[in-house]
This record gives sequence, structure tokens and C-alpha cells, in this order.
Amino acid sequence: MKFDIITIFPNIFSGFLSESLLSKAIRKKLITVKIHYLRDWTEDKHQTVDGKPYGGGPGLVFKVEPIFKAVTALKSKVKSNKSKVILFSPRGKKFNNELAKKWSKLDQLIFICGRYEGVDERVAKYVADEVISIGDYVLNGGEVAAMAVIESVSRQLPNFMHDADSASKDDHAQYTKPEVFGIKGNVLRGKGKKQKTKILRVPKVLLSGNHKKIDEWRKGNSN
Ligand code: 6GU
Repeated sequence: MKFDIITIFPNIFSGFLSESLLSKAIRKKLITVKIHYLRDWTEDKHQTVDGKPYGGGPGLVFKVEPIFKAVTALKSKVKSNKSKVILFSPRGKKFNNELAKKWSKLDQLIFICGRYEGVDERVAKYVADEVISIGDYVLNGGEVAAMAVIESVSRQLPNFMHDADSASKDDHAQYTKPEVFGIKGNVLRGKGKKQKTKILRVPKVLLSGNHKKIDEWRKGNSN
């Protein structure tokens, strides 16, 4: 699986890609992530990637030409038809885990990171296969969305997780040592200003060793 990211802020990605499971997946060649600087596909001296919106209004709009050139070049590098071009925009279709699973079967994902002021609509209509949003809030641009999608798609790949079934495991409430945690103070949620010691215990059923009961408890405490 190859991720090709088109952005005007390539440095946003460096910490994200160099830590933890993602860096391991890159080292193991489970995934390839390449960051591409949009200005490399401009021809003018100032490497212009945006312009004033037709019809007036504030802000600048990303031009279609550099994006089209970038996508064409990146598509031609992967000889597979299992490739998709995604434009990130708050106006897009909502991303979810089902899409992550579907996309994890592709060979190439090309991500176009717009900035929030906008991208020439011809990119959404003719260059991108899909326009995607990651939630009902506005970000400065598609970079954070791209990172969220890279991580969720990668988690669906066989061998990405340590534990074969943890990618799809339903999340349930969990506890670890200590079994009893005594706390004094007023930082506890909804407990007023009383300075009384509060004893926080791990639910007894988890210590019981009764796996049938533990599974039942987990089902009742999952997302
Ligand atoms: Cl994909 N982009 C921007 N700019 N804002 C968003 C988003 C994307 N998804 C949610 N908010």
C-alpha cells in the first residue's frame, strides 16, 4: 500500500511518520508514505499554487493545474488500477472505519490536502475520485485529516497491529494495576470540593477469573 500526499506543508508529517507503529510499518515496507510538495508542480518563478476566487470574496483558492500535474505524475508511478485519488474538504463525505477497511485493499491512495479557503471545484469534479471530510468541524487544511486516514487505513492491514485481532476488536472499558487507588483532593469529576479520601476500585468481576462473566461485563461496557 502506497500513500502519496500532496501538500504545501510537508513538514507537518515528519513527526507523525517517524514514531511508533507507523514508523515500524514503513520500516517493514508494509506501507510506503511519500510526501510531495505541491509547489514542485508549478512552472512560474514564484511557484504559485493559488489565486483569487472568481466572483470575488476573501481568501485564495488552490489552482487546478499543479494539482492535476501532481496527480498525473503520481498515478503513472504505480502500475495498478487499485488506486484512488482523495480530496480532503470539510464539504466531503464523512470518513469512517468501513471506508478504512475498503481502502486498505488498494495499492495506492493519493491524498490532496487543500487549505480551508478552498480548492478550484474542477479538482473535486474531475481529478479526485472522492471528496472526504473527517468530521463536522473545520480544520485549517487537509493535512490532519490525511494523517487520521493514513493511521486508520494502516491499522486495517494484516500484520500492522501486534495483535492480529486488535484492529477490529470492539473497544471496552479496561483497568490495570493498582487494584485499589486511593485519592484525596477535589480534582475528581463531579465530586465537589470535599477533601475526603476516595477509594477507586477495579470492578470485582474482572478479578474473578470467570471468563464467561468477564466477557458479559465487557459487552455491557463497550463502545
Ligand atoms: Cl478533510 N478538511 C478541512 N479543512 N476541515 C475538515 C476536514 C477536512 N474534515 C473535517 N474538517
